[in-house]
Order: sequence, then C-alpha cells, then structure tokens
Amino acid sequence: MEMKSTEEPKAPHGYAELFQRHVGNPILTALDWPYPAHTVFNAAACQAGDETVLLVRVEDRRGHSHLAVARSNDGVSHWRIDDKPSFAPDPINCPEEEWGVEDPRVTWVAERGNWIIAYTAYSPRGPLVSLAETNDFKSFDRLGPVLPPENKDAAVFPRRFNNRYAMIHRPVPSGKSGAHVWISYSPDMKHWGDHRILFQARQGAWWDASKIGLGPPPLETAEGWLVLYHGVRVTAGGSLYRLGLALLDLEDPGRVLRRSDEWVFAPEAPYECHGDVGDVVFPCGWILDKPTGTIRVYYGGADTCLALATARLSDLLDYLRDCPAPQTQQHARPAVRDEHRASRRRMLNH
Ligand code: M1P
Repeated sequence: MEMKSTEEPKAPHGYAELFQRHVGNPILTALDWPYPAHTVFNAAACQAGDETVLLVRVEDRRGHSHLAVARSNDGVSHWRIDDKPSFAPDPINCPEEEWGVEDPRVTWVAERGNWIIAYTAYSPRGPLVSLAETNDFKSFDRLGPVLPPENKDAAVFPRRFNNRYAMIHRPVPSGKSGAHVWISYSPDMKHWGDHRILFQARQGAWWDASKIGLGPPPLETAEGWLVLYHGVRVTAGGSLYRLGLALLDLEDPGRVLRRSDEWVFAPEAPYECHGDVGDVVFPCGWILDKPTGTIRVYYGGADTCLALATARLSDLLDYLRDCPAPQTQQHARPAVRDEHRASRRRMLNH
C-alpha cells in the first residue's frame, strides 16, 4: 500500500524559498517597447501615488543604455511606456555619460520632496556614480557625478543620519582583487566622504566571493535597514549572479547586524539563465506593500528582460534573525558613535 506523506512539500533542492517568481515572467521585454530596443532590464522601482513607476534600463544596438519610464496600476501588467527615452545620456553637457546611463536606483527623500536617482554613468574612463532628482519622472535635474570610476551599484538612504545623507556604493579598486560594498556620507547630497567598507565580498568557494554589489535601495523596517545584494561567483562556465540579504542598524547604517551566509535567490528560470549575459538575476528596485507585508522585487533576467518576484517581509526578517552577526566591524566605524561622542562632549561642557 502506498504511504501518503503528511509533510509540507519541499522545493526539489530541499531549501525553503523566500521569493516566488511571478507566473507571468518576464513582465517586460524589448518586444513591449514602443521604439526599437535591444534589451530592457535592471529597473529602479517605486510607488508614486496609485502608480508603480519603473525606470528601466534600455540597451540599444550600439550597446549604449538610456532609462525609460514604465507605469502600471497593479505593478504587474498594462505598462504604459514613454514613447521615447525618458532619461537619455547627455554626452555634450555630461561627458561622463558618453557610453550611456545604466542600472538606476530611486529613493524618495521626503525632506527634499523628490526622488533621488543614483545611476551608473558609463564614461570612457570607467563607470561612475551620478545622481539626479525628479518629482514626476518627466523632468530630471542632474546633481552630477558624485563618486569617480570605477564605481556603481549605488543608492541613497531616504533620510539623514546625524544630519548627514548616506549612500551605499561599490567601488572597484584597480589592480586589487575584491570589490566590496561601501557606505559614504554627505551634508548636501553633492559632496560625499567618510568612505568606509560596509561589508566585504567573501573569498574562495563562497557564492559571493570576489565581487558584490547593492541591489535595490535599503528598505526601512522595524528591525533595521533591509539590504538585498548580488554576489558574483566566477566559474569555468562564466559568472553566476545570485542574491543575499543583510540587515543594517536603523540609526547607524554603517553597522551590519546580520548577513546571510547562503544566497536566497539564484538564476533558475530560462529567462534568467539565457540571454545577453546568462545566469544573472539583478534587482535594482523593490516596493513594500505595507497593508499586506508583501515586497515586490523587480530584477533583470540575464541582462535581457525584466522579471518580478515577491516575498513576505516577515519571512525575510525571520530568516535574517537566524543569520550570523558579523564577527568584527573592522571597517564600518559607526557614525552614531560620533553623535554620542558629540552629545557627551556637550554634556561635559555644561
Ligand atoms: O552582467 C551582469 C551585471 O554586470 C554588472 O554588474 P556588476 O558590475 O555589479 O557586477 C553591470 O553591468 C550590470 O548592469 C549587469 O547586469
């Protein structure tokens, strides 16, 4: 007689899955574009009133990218796409954009009443981090390049810490191995300093050895800033881009509270494994639906299309609670300590 199992069904590999792919993936491809486009991927995402707004990287047949706005009421379908590039490179006035603009992340900064877009400007001297500002995704004001090459995968936090803005980014040191995730601070969103490593690419056999980079902008939760990042493992068959989680201190984002040892999302579906660059999942935007606690993650598949996955915020936080706290914080000197020192100094002076 056949015995029936009463256990919960498990994924084929035995790991619990935190993210569920949308059944209609990919949600956007070049075929949806109202003008010629080679690939559409790596989109920033935000909720603006009733609309989900995506700022999608569009690559043309020269290999140069621009950004295009796509809007939808349900965040999944019926996208209304601008009929021409919404944010095009401006190589005359911004020579650092000569080879295009790529991989945007958008953050609502309430005190400015604007969205801040951190994007990669691809200059002949290498990719660098530029910022722009908008309040309607129709007109954009450039703040200009803020971090020199080689640097990318940047996003700003939505509020100040100790009176300073903060930004996560990923420089690549020339001639050195290891590209790590850094944090920097600014009094005015224009001048950035106090640079320090936030967390490092691991080494050797690790899934996130050698090169890591921020995904979407950090998401504020009751337990800390939730971070989704990509880790790259170089194999004989090419690079594998997979995703991990981290949690940063709410008042001192330079302090890492938790980091996942394992990857939590990896290329498996055909649209993630096959394309211009196979085996790549690359999220640049996510949106939390507060009433349901569901996060929608928008990610590039194989540098070719745009896909959607969902996760429950509570599941991600539960998972992180069981992840190890970093043993040492060698590089990220907590900014909050400066505040404490200053307030202690003030107290001592009175
Ligand atoms: O091809 C995968 C990704 O490679 C680069 O990302 P990173 O420098 O962080 O490894 C970027 O060109 C990105 O656009 C691309 O998706």
